[in-house]
Amino acid sequence: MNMPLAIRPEVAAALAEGRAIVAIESAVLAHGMPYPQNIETARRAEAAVRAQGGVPATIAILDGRVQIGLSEVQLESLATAENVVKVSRRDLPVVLADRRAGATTVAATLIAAEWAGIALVVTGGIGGVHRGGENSLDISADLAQLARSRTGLVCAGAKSILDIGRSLEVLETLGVTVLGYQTDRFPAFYCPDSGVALAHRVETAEQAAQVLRLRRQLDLAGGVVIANPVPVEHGQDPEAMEKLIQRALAQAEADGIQGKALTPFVLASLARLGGESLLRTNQELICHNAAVAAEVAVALVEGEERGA
Ligand code: PSU
Ligand code: MN
Repeated sequence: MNMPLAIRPEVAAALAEGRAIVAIESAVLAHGMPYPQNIETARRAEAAVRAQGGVPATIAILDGRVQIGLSEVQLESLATAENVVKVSRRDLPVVLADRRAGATTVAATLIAAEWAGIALVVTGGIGGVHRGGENSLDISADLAQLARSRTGLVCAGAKSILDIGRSLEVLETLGVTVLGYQTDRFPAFYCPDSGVALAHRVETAEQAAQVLRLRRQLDLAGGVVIANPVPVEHGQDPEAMEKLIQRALAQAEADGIQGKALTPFVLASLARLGGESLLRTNQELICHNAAVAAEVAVALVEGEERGA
């Protein structure tokens, strides 16, 4: 097949050997965090995958190709370059054609992972229905993509800059399986509990892997979200968070920010308002998600080896 993919040799070897691989989303690094914390987080997330016996493959668009796994030089350029485009599903062919540098959202990372044959993707938080989305119709393409991709996605829920209840309603309508990882409630990124109840819970990586495997055996298009709460010791106070989020959203409204610029704008405002402490929470939850994604990827491979 003549796909514009560039698979790193280490990842290609891992694919050939049927090893556990985890694809890492890059928009969170390029647009969710400042330098140098973003590259530190990228390195730590990759190390967390390796520590569990997995192979990391950070996904981005560079040189007219979808890169599956980045070298240190590529990672550094993505983390420092200005004008890195935020690439979701609709943007993929255009950014490739223009040979611009792009950081992939959850939606685009799910697509790239599936092309490469990678079963697990890790991110910080997923996109969803924005607050007021019932009028603006600002609903992330992450949700529609989750309905199409047969991939597992580990996230710490979604930031409550979104309407979490409506985001979960849309996921239910689309038939996406959402699992609470050792929790009954959908996590709210900085806080372990959004207050919104989940229908399904798993305790172990093996259980999550089994759900992924069955979803494939049943030939159900669509993904599985594994919602992994930030460890309590790194979590933020929900009331203080809500205040910060309201200020950041009010700023976005006052400045007339809409569409794909909204999430990065609100994230940047939050980073300014919340400082070091929020940044640390953000880093910790991504690394925690990377470790869980790798455990699930390893469990999936072990299950396949047993012929499950
Ligand atoms: N939410 C966050 N941090 C992020 C994103 C969302 O708390 O970095 C990024 C992710 O890459 C996600 C994307 O896939 O924003 C969703 O953007 P949009 O709503 O424009 O689809
Ligand atoms: Mn949007």
